[in-house]
Amino acid sequence: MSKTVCAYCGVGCKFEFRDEKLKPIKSYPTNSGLACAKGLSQIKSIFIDRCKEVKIRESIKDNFKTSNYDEAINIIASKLKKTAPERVGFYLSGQMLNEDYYVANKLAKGFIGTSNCDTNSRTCMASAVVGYKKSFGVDYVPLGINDIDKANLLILTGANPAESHVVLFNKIKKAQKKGLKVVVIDPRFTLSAKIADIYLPIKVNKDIDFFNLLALKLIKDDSVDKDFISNHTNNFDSFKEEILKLDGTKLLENTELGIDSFEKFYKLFKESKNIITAWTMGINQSSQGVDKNLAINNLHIITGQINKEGSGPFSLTGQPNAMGGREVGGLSTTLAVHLDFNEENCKKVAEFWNSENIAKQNGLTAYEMIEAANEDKIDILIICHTDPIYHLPNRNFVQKAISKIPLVVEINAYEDSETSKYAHIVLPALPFGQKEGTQVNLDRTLTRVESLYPKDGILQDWEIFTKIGQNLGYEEEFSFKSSKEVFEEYQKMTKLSFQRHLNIFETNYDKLKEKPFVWGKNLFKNSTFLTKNKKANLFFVENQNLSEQASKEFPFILLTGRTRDQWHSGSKSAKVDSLLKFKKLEFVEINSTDANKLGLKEGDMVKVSSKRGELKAEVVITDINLKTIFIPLSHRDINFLTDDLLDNLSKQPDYNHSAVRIEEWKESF
Ligand SMILES: Nc1nc2c(c(=O)[nH]1)N[C@H]1C(S)=C(S)[C@@H](COP(=O)(O)OP(=O)(O)OC[C@H]3O[C@@H](n4cnc5c(=O)[nH]c(N)nc54)[C@H](O)[C@@H]3O)O[C@H]1N2
Ligand SMILES: Nc1nc2c(c(=O)[nH]1)N[C@H]1C(S)=C(S)[C@@H](COP(=O)(O)OP(=O)(O)OC[C@H]3O[C@@H](n4cnc5c(=O)[nH]c(N)nc54)[C@H](O)[C@@H]3O)O[C@H]1N2
Ligand code: SF4
Ligand SMILES: [Mo]
Repeated sequence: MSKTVCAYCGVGCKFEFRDEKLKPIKSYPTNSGLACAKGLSQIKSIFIDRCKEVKIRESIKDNFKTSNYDEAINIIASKLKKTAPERVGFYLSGQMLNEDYYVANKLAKGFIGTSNCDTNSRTCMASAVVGYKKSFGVDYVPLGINDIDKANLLILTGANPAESHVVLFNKIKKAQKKGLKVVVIDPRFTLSAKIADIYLPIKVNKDIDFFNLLALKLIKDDSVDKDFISNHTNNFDSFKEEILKLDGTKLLENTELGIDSFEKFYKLFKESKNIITAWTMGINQSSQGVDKNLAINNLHIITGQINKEGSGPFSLTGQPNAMGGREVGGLSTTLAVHLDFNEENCKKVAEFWNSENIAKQNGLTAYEMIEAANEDKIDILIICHTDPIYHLPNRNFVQKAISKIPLVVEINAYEDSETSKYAHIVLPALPFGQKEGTQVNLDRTLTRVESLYPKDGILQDWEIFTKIGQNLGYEEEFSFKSSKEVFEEYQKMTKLSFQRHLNIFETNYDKLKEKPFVWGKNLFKNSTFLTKNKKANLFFVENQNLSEQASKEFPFILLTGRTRDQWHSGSKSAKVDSLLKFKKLEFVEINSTDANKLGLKEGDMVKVSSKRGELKAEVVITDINLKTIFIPLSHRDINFLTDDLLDNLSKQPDYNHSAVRIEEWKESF
């Protein structure tokens, strides 16, 4: 019987395929035998609106003509041969399997020689990656889902797992019945906030003030872990000095939280033996996303809340294989297998791949590729398993910039992506249900994805990249015949990771069917970190309020995010009737006070605009902070509004803090 893993969120629920249905099974990660409606519905969407034909056109103004893989790949390869590597970009996805990622990364960075090979994980997890590397020396999530059972306190900030990590949320609720306390910090009273023991409606973008206030109080009260600090921590003295200069009253004022609720939280924090802080997009997607991550990591370092059961800073990865993509090396700031670009690493990788064309330095990140396109610096962009026209910020600019690229190739399993409108070549790919390989969930658990239905003439993503490699003349280097062969080469390569910490080479493709493998177990054993002197680094950070600010013309701040039953652009989920019952696709949440002032009521249609663009949506009245509104990602026009400010270090976009105006919809608009 075939077993597989969910192709939606990073929890990674396992299924058995029986009687043409997906049945959740009791297996890691949660052993609950549960799945959410979205996960179960995948079986219905496998064959709806599939992209089945290879399509080609000279200009995006023309209609597509039907073609075939060989002809299309010939065109792509011949253009690649004539193009300088730095003018070529690859845009990958945290939803690709390891094998797909590995071959794409090998082709781009190893043989075409471009490091402009990035992924939509840049828009998602990049701030967490940089934060972990700065604090602990490696991109490593230092705890797992089962730690929730051992924790006394779970702080959820900028995360709404009730809708985004549904089965994980179920586990949280169960643990709460056994004594776990849950604190939710969010400017919106979310479904997750409903179960909170303490809900803190923080003002948007004030998390650094909040965590600095907590650090200040702990240091003043001498409630830090002195042993941990002296044995395992760098920079405590200078960190303490800077923190003590802060004004606690001002920090609390900035968060707009009441003193009573903060004190209640502080008491709970001090009483709790084991503490987990978990976060997602409300923290990462910010012009100070890295600093926000550091503020959280700092807190776990000074309290020694790391490397013991039930504690740690827990970045909840969103996509099903964003973790695997980071490990393989899909980000343009990594070469391969957690190796940064430097002379020694480039040499090792060049030898391993037997290549003379290896990329030598960091490439352009996702949005930077678009900015480069706007300056006519990109000639070929190959996009796989993601829809950047839909998901990148400031869409009017993105559309303009991408239209300047002479060859845009889109590899997609489904029809109707927003990006396909800008593609010259569309290549169909095998979706979940027919493809196979491996993926890694949010706590480093590597599992096998088996195919449930036979192939039908459509290629899997890695097969397409393999064919391009062969066509470029690298027949031996791209001679893979199966997902297993690709995985086994990747496994060998993980031996190159520093200290061989990415120990994926210890497992086996066939065994993974039955038994998942957690890489890097106890990597931080005895609190030895992977920094130079093996100690965790503290970085003092301050809120610099870099994001767009509300103004007279645009008096609201826009938050964006998920609803439980829809997956991003809805290329699969919006096609399944049963998933459309819970929430509408195109709504805007506003609180009743602001709605009254604007003369708006539930169900009214409104125009929401920013200085970049506008959209139409239906009003839903909810408990969200004053002057703050929320629009879900299921609204395909969402990114006409959003700001394209990036975090300086991670280059992750600041999706959550755009200044907007909201007004009643008039037909004259
Ligand atoms: N159903 C469903 N599940 C999904 C996905 C999906 O499309 N649909 N996508 C997956 C992916 S790729 C990802 S990355 C994850 C994302 O998982 P989440 O991050 O949990 O999802 P979001 O809805 O973006 O929630 C972010 C929360 O941050 C809050 N927030 C915004 N600004 C701030 C702030 O300044 N401070 C604080 N403290 N909070 C703030 C928002 O109000 C929102 O509730 O979900 C994954 N799971
Ligand atoms: N405003 C705003 N924008 C955001 C975010 C936000 O919170 N707010 N979040 C950001 C984040 S965290 C993320 S992860 C991104 C997500 O943004 P995207 O990655 O663009 O979203 P998806 O709709 O999941 O796109 C996946 C695409 O892959 C296709 N596909 C499905 N299966 C296969 C397959 O097997 N092979 C291939 N080749 N294609 C396949 C689907 O049809 C779909 O077009 O959005 C980002 N954009
Ligand atoms: S919780 Fe996530 S992994 Fe589990 S079934 Fe739902 S979408 Fe899939
Ligand atoms: Mo994401």
